[in-house]
Amino acid sequence: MSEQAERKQRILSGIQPTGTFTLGNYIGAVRNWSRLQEDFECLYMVADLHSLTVRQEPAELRRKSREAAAMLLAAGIDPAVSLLFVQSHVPAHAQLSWVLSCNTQFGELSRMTQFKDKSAKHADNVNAGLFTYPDLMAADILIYNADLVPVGVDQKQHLELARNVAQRFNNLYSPTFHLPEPYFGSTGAKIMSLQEPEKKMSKSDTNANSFILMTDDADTILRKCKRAVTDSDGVVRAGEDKPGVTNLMSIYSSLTGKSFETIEKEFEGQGYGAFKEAVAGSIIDAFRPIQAEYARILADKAYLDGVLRDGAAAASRMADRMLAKVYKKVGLLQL
Ligand code: ATP
Ligand code: LTN
Repeated sequence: MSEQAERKQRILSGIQPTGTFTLGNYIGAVRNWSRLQEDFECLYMVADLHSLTVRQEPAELRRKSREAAAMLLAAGIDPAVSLLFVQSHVPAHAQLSWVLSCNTQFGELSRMTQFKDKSAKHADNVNAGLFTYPDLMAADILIYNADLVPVGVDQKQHLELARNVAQRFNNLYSPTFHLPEPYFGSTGAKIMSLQEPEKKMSKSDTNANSFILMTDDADTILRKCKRAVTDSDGVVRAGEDKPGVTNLMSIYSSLTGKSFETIEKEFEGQGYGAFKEAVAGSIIDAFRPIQAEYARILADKAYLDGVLRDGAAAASRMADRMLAKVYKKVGLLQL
């Protein structure tokens, strides 16, 4: 086999340390990350620079960055196999992001749904970083020539922007960047809020009943599931007219592997009570082993920081090479 054919495809993904991870983060992202390690060369990062686009309390951000890394390790990311690092520890991302932003149009960034949503949500702080957020994300990906980027469907538009910017750069200068593809998990790629099932479940939501955290204990999970908004017809069936029930079904389906059809049969004639308890049970079972690991890793700061230090050093070696190439191509003076 040629060397090219033998090279594993490369994966990069990131998650912001803006809060404790939710069930949405788990099903849409984190769970898939650990599964991909066997077949791909994986780089995973805690996107702390991205989280500065929304006001953060400094001490809390530091704490959450460690917690995010610990949760990723607890969920199965193996530092002997994959690289795990903190985005700001690899300065080349921010450096490449500047060059990319000079090759991105105001119009393209203005069309980003996340920008529109977040500027509406934080109307008092519509900062330039929020606007150029997709260029930093493009830099995260392009700097490693990642082939695949596992994300939730809400990030599809950002991936398209990364591809467009990469292609534009390649045409303008010379072939430099790989065009990355999004990689969506097969089921339940978008988990919705338990209180407003038209909105995605988000860890920065102000209503704590709208999300389930990966650190929630069994009682809390059960309570939040029982309070989840459904409808009044009492039938466990998926459909556009039943967003709350459909969301609970996709959670249950993606955690148990059961199809919608099987789930509808399982709860036929039973109403929502038994169904909600079963959904809660599937979440509790999935989180129990992760929570034990999380507590153990978080208590071992020396180990955790060592993993992050090694990850950043290895990632920097790769990123610096690409940055030097790009700086040269665009004509920045090198001595
Ligand atoms: P925030 O609430 O701070 O905007 P978030 O919860 O949306 O954050 P991110 O850090 O932006 O989370 O996203 C991390 C990963 O989790 C991304 O791949 C994203 O697509 C995925 N993700 C986030 N929310 C969901 C969800 N509700 N369903 C599925 N995947 C999700
Ligand atoms: N914007 C992403 C987080 C993120 C990311 C990345 C994902 C930052 N950089 C690079 C994939 C690749 C989000 O999920 N909100």
